Amino acid sequence: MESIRIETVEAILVDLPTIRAHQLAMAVMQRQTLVIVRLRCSDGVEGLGEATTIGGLSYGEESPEGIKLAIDTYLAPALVGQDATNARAALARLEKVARGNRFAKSALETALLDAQGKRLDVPVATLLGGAVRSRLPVLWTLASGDTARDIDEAEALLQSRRHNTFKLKIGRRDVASDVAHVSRIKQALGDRARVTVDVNQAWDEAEAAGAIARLEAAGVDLIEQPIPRANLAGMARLAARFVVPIMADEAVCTPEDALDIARLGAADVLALKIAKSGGILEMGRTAAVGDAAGMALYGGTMLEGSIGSVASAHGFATLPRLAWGTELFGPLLLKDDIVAVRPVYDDFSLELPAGPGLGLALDEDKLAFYRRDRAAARGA
Ligand code: MUC
Ligand code: MG
Repeated sequence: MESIRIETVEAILVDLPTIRAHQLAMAVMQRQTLVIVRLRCSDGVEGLGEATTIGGLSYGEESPEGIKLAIDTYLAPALVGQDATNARAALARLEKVARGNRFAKSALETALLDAQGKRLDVPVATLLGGAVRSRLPVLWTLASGDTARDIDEAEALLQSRRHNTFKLKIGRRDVASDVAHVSRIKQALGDRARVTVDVNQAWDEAEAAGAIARLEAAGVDLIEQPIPRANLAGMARLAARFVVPIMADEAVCTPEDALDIARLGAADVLALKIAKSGGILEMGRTAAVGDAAGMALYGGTMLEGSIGSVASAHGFATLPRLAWGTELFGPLLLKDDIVAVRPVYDDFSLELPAGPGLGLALDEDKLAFYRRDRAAARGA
């Protein structure tokens, strides 16, 4: 039998507006850029993948434009002609061609798994060995920049049973203002909702110690990446000092990072993201190290659109333990979508699509409208 080969790999920049400004310690987002991968195979099957970053280069070391460049120039040429049915072999080849560039590799891996799932008529989670849950709890991030507006947003989402856990993005303002903001929101929501905070590395250790004491007293349930990722010893001291769990996000990308954190006791919880890890398969290895070390796991987001979020969901659905649920709300932060049927969110969770591959199809008209090269030609 003739083998099935990868024929073309296309990386497309797509700009989608957000429903409101999204304010983080390091950036204010008014739109999100998706790098959409279309991987076409010799049997006619097409796989979809996606990579995003947060705030250009302000969160991590890859930007959407850089991801497209890496794929077009180095990664796609290495894949064309390779066996389309063997994602692991394809990824091993990419490791030889390019160091790092994990966001780009993640998008390509997703496209390969989507194509193989479609080919075999099974969901990606089934290719990975099977889902242990068909719904994933999903929190919402309150980040409008305004306390009263955040409370209104949370009340409406509780009322509609879409979210009952809220993550507050802090670290942009001074500590006193942030503590007051978080305390007001927690007080308004009381026991009806869990409240977590994400500092995105903005504090130093001494600032963090003072702030965490006050946030713990205010009833906050989890503190995400309070200090710079490189200060693992500082994170270990904070984790030992407080009862409220400390979560590593920027500090954990690879299985080796998870091992360092485990050795030092630098976190109670690990935020997993397929982009940070370089794909679903590496995310699974990172998760296994954390799990073996007794750390709790959380399904994180790079604020992907539907394709990246659903790819993450297939991966997270296979993890035996996922104590802190997920934050796969990216599609809900976007005003519009480029998939034909948007993922379903209800009952405080995301439903894992049941169709083959990712279980998603592109809306070609929407893609044509939002892709950057066409929008530029339109003068948008
Ligand atoms: C991050 O740092 O966790 C996740 C949710 C959100 O609002 O931003 C991201 C990034
Ligand atoms: Mg984070």
